[in-house]
Amino acid sequence: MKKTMVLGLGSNLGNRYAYIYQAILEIEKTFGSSVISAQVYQTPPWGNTNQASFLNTVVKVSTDQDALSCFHSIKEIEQKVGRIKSERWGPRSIDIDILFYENDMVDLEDVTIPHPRIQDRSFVLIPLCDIMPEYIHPKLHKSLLELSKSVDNDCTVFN
Ligand code: PH2
Ligand code: MG
Ligand code: MG
Repeated sequence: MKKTMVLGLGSNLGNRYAYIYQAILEIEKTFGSSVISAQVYQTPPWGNTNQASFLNTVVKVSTDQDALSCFHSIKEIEQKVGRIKSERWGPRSIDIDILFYENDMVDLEDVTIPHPRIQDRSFVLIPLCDIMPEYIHPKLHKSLLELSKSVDNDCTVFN
């Protein structure tokens, strides 16, 4: 049975929009389903603030793959689209994170789902509210719209 997965995409190196766009095409090709995407936002860097601003968006896909093989497929897409270095919270040409996989909770060495910092990050919550504001976070039991009200909205739509 098809499962719904939600991914967060970010880029703050090089042609950021091209990386995001190419990643979405690869996601469609890999998971074989059409993607529902939020708007693309320009967002200030979170965590390590001494770096360029990001473009961020989120996409929803359906897939037959289980969560762990999705994770491996996504790592391959990141490599293909051009991710080179990977300092924690540092600059990256493309970063793709699994935010939700159905309502499942996954806690493995490399993969935690739901992504553990969704509730802290406007650059994730604001685009999520474009496509699924009523969705109830399976661990926090609040809607994404409610969660978004607890963060500063510092995201601007990127055209
Ligand atoms: N990703 C990070 C660290 N900080 N800040 C913004 N605005 N957007 C991101 O995607 C982002 C970040 C690590 O993955
Ligand atoms: Mg990330
Ligand atoms: Mg990542």
